[in-house]
Amino acid sequence: MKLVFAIVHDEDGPKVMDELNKNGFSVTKLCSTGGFLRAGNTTLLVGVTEEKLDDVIKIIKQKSRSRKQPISSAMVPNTMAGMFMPYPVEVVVGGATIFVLNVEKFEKV
Ligand code: 2BA
Repeated sequence: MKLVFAIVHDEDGPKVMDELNKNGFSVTKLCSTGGFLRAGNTTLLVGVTEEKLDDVIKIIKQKSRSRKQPISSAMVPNTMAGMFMPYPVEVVVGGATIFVLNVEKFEKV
């Protein structure tokens, strides 16, 4: 058994959840916040057997897209940007950040 943590854009969350549910996967949605942009995002938890893990990852990939997000250059660490007037730069957010963990035990009581 595996536990998938998928961090997706808030706008993609419902599409990913719908498609997972349609394909018979249970999902838990957590409201989360990215540490860099300090903006809301969605973390999905999916418990899945090892055989079906690739199906879950495929759905998450299909339904989440990457976006360019404008930020101030002052937010970017380790650059010379802080020495000048801040100017707009872009970061690419997503499609999805996926972590897969081994589950030691899974029970529904
Ligand atoms: P945030 O931390 O708000 O990051 C949003 C986007 O900003 C990132 O997109 C990345 O393009 C950029 N970014 C993040 N940290 C940066 C830094 N120190 N310097 C320059 N640019 C930086 P993604 O990589 O697609 O990440 C989207 C969200 O997924 C993140 O939101 C965070 O909530 C989560 N995430 C990504 N990698 C993670 C990790 N290794 N551990 C935990 N959460 C992660």
